[in-house]
Amino acid sequence: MEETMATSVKYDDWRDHLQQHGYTIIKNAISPEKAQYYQQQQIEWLEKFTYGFKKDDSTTWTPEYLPAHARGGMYFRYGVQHEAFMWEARQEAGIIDAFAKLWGTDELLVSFDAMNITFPSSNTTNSQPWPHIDQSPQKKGLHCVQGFINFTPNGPEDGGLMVLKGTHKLTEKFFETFPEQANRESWGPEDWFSFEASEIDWFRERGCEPKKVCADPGDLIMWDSRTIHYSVPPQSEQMRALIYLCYTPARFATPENLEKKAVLFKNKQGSVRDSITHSTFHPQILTRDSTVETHPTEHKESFFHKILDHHHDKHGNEGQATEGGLHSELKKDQGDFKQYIKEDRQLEEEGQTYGGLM
Ligand SMILES: O=C(O)CCC(=O)C(=O)O
Repeated sequence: MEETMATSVKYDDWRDHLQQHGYTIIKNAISPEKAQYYQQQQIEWLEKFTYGFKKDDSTTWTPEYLPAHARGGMYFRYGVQHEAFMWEARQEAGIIDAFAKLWGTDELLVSFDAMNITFPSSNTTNSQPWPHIDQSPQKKGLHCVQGFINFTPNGPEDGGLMVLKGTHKLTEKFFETFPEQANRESWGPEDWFSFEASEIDWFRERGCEPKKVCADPGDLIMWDSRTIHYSVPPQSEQMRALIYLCYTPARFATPENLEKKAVLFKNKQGSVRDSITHSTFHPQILTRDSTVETHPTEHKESFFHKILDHHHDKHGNEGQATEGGLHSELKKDQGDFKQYIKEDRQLEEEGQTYGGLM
């Protein structure tokens, strides 16, 4: 596969940090006021459900009052990926500019990614580390840089992103050294791989240190998907709020990738990280117990179709699925959907959340 970013160039900006340590922070990608606005939108979205969550009543800041989420605060169901505020955030100039600079092009495709609201430690159960990477060892070189826009103050004690610095430079060697691991079942949907504690030791012995990434409201955090990472729960009373996003050069997409992406878009489904190949099926209308529920939002339909129409006006048929192709993709997705529900239920019964989805 094609190498996607020059890794030997010195840029004298945040890209050098990304190359050296596997993660970076772009300060003030959006304004603090805008960050507050998005956080408010997220809260309002949570309040639209009928489970009883109210922002002004902290006794309702617990899972029984909230729609389904994973790992303490990741929301990727109910079509949240296609809420108007999510699309608004994805169109922020400061975010697009950063990814355009990273990839050297503004012809980018964006993921249909999730959001995160994690309540303070007194409302959130502690979770175990879930160190993982989001790029398959079959892909050589850098193919995916993940990110999120951070909306709340995020210090060392707050819930947030933990990275194992420098691991992006070693993951290829790890899979060369332990080739049998590249095929093990731990691979989740497509590009996701979860590490065992003993494997983390292999990286620690080679000098990779854990680092909790701290940030201010409005900052964009990016990390190389080969960098081992996970989210940590809060040890403080600070709420965490953010939107995940990931942009990839459009030229990497095959016609099949575009067709699949168009289907996800039309169905208001999600795709995480690599906006092209790493598409994971995220059903939009599941309740907390995985039964189907509709959760209509007034503006969603029109905004959604406006973007789709705009895309087709601008690009002709590019990215548009053919009827036959669409039909077969939909059928396939229905199969994936059933499988997803089955696995999700099993894992929830076992007391885990499905790490492969995020
Ligand atoms: O929420 C976070 O900081 C980590 C998210 C994550 O691990 C992922 O998106 O792959």
